[in-house]
Amino acid sequence: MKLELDRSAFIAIDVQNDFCPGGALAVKDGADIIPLVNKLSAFFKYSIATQDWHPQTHVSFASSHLGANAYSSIIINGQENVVWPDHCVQGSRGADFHPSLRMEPYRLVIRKGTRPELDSYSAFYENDGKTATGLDGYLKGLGINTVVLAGLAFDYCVFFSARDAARLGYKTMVVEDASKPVGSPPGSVEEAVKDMQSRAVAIIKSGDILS
Ligand code: VGL
Ligand code: ZN
Repeated sequence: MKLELDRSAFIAIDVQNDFCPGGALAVKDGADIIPLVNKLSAFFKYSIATQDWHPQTHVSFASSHLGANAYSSIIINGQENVVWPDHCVQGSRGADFHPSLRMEPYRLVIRKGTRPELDSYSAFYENDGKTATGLDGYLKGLGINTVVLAGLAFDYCVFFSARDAARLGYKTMVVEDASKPVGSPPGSVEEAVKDMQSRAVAIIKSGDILS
């Protein structure tokens, strides 16, 4: 794959303890992607990491909604939302990057989901679809036109970030073997793939870039 490295950014999504085995919102085999993520972050000239970073009480936590079970869908402000176990609480060990993630290559860390009443799956916009994280401005400021994404989880934060990247006009790729899904509710992965394909997001393998 021909990448113009001067105009491409690698974005590692939420490679944090809580999304890895043993964490509060563990993604099956989540930590297995880390060696590939490390190779990718070192390969690119511009690498950025995101960090899910919630206040102790957060609208996305099942514990904030009386009677709601984690991984179920409930209506919040007229919108259907999956609610989660408490995870990635600001300053907690679960919110830390996984110890195997090499941090040196990242020149920017974007923290998201920091507002108590608003979740943010995407690295670009919070879930209201309009509150910016600032990442788009940062990338545009560098003249970046291509975004390559990997991380956790494939069917949530990677997916929503890829979708926004494509919407913002970036050539967008998701590295499938350097991402792992939550897989809930059933069909979430297939739906994410279908949606990304309809937006011309390329779903690629790490070998397409690294070989
Ligand atoms: C994520 C659910 C809740 C993710 C974050 O990083 O994919 N998923 N918060
Ligand atoms: Zn979260």
